Amino acid sequence: MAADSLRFSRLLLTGAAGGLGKVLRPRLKAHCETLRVSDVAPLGDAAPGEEVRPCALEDKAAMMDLLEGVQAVVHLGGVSTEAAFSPILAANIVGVYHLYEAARRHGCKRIVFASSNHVIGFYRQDQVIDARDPARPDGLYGISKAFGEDLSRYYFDRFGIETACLRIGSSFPEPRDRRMLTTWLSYDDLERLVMAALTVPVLGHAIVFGASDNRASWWDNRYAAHIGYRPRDSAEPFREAVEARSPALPHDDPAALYQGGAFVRTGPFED
Ligand code: NAI
Ligand code: 15L
Repeated sequence: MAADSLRFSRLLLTGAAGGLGKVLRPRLKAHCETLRVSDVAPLGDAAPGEEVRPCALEDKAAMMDLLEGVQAVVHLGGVSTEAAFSPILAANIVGVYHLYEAARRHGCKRIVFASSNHVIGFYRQDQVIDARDPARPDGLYGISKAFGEDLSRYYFDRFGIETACLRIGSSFPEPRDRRMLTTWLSYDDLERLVMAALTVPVLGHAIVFGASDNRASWWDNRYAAHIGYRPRDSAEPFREAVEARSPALPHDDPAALYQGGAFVRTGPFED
């Protein structure tokens, strides 16, 4: 790592033990002096230049401590799929409130918030939408991410805390099914997106759809052009294999009709 690539004194990465957290942990370290990593799940030992800080998002006092001395946050922590209301409430609603309150109190001015395409999952797959189209969540999980987007808008308008709400499509090593040929976000493009949001001089409050440069797109990023995110990967090289192993869904299957895919027919789950 070149010394001149250091941009942040201390970055906080929540959800660092999760799928995307494990991917971003070493990559973000290259851009800061100290990377503070946090999760409720085991995080392993601290690498050089890391601080390991186990923390539950719903623990207000612990969250206040977690943000101390932090310049910017990449917030991946939380329930990441459709679930019962209680865990979603604790992690994605109470937890995100604690995050922003702690950021406000400690003067942290920039947050990259992992939102989700499930904020808009009930738009049809034959529609192209942009950040000004109203939310149409496809479940409690999507509703909780819409809450995080609105909360971050308030903390920008009132307190000037800048946020990029990344409406991530499907970020996995490879697209897993036909829908993901449109929604896939490669790990390298995820890193490009997060770094663009962290480093753009004036971020403001932005909603950005997180997909690679796939052949088809349901999402228009015109209102996030200032961030300068340029995907370089595409799901296309995986198409043949994906189509061979995953048969097309019936046309009237809601998972084939709506952008949220199978989430639109998942749940509700009992607490
Ligand atoms: P993940 O489920 O693998 O990681 C989430 C992490 O958050 C886990 O390590 C978990 O232990 C932690 N967490 C859960 N509840 C917590 C709590 N109460 N307190 C503290 N930590 C808690 O999810 P993944 O795939 O890594 O996603 C990261 C973020 O990106 C999530 O917020 C998810 O909603 C969002 N996202 C991911 C997408 C993807 O394709 N991977 C697509 C859209 C959004
Ligand atoms: C999400 O929000 C989930 O976190 C992820 O696990 C995938 O299911 C993704 O959306 C998707 O829509 O493919």
